[in-house]
Amino acid sequence: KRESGDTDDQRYHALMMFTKVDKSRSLQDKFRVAMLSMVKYGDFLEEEILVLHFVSDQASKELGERMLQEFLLDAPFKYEVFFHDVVALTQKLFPIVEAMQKHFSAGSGAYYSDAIFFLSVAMHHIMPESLTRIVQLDLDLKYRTNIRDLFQEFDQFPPGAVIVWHNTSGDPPPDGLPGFNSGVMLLDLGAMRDSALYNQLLEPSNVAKLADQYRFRGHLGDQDFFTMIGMEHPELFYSLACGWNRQLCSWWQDHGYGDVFQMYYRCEGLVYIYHGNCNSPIPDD
Ligand code: UPG
Repeated sequence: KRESGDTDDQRYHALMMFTKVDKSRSLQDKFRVAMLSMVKYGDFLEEEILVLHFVSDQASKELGERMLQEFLLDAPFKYEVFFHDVVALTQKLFPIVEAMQKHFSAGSGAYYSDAIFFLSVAMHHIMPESLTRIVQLDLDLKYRTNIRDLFQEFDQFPPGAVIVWHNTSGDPPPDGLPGFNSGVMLLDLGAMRDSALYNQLLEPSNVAKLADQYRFRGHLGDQDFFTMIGMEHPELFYSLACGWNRQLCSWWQDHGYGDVFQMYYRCEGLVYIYHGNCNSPIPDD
């Protein structure tokens, strides 16, 4: 389905949110773990390039550039690094996601700056057309396998339909029904652009209709939006094996959901990526 000679075939695009990192020692430590493990297992063909995108403010960018020099020093593959200005991206996003923000943002208002939490939802309109696939990753990950293998999952997307990404078994109630977690997302930007259904779902009138229908109010941005449209249109989603986003957060176990916690937490089989969400420690190898 992909044209041969498409130069993008040899570029593997990964994007991370990278804001206020200069102000958080904890985020810096997570970033170190993520990048060092990515480099450790990263293995690409001679002509291939891993393209790392960071959405960043100026201070985080400056710090990130310095840290990456160290982390990527021994990378056994070619790479490129791009920093995208969070303010510029927010400006482009806001008109597209403003309606969504009313239903899926913390607090009541639609704060302008929160638009960035919906980047994945509208990334196909924001990134250049030549970019047809991208993986969005949290910083609190630890890779245990070659990140190139994650991109092979794009080829498993069912034919005919379809967009997006990823998921695991989801967060426990009340944040998720079996829903999506946005820590590891595969976005087929080409398919998102081509899908009349998906783009229709982004229209304000449809967002409002679905949110009312499901009486859905969330505060997790893209994750809530995807979970909601996934209930109505599961065919738009392809579920990754849970080992690709092995979430370690156990907060809900001790906060009223002890009885059902294991249903959501369990993940059998190989772990390819640990996700130390809610500041959970990640086991040593
Ligand atoms: N991030 C920044 N700067 C910040 C905070 C976050 O760049 O100051 C980025 C970073 O890439 C980070 C990501 O945002 O990895 C997500 O934030 P994080 O604090 O790592 O959230 P998690 O603890 O991984 O995830 C929990 C839930 C998840 C939910 C998310 C919503 O597990 O399901 O989507 O919180 O914030």
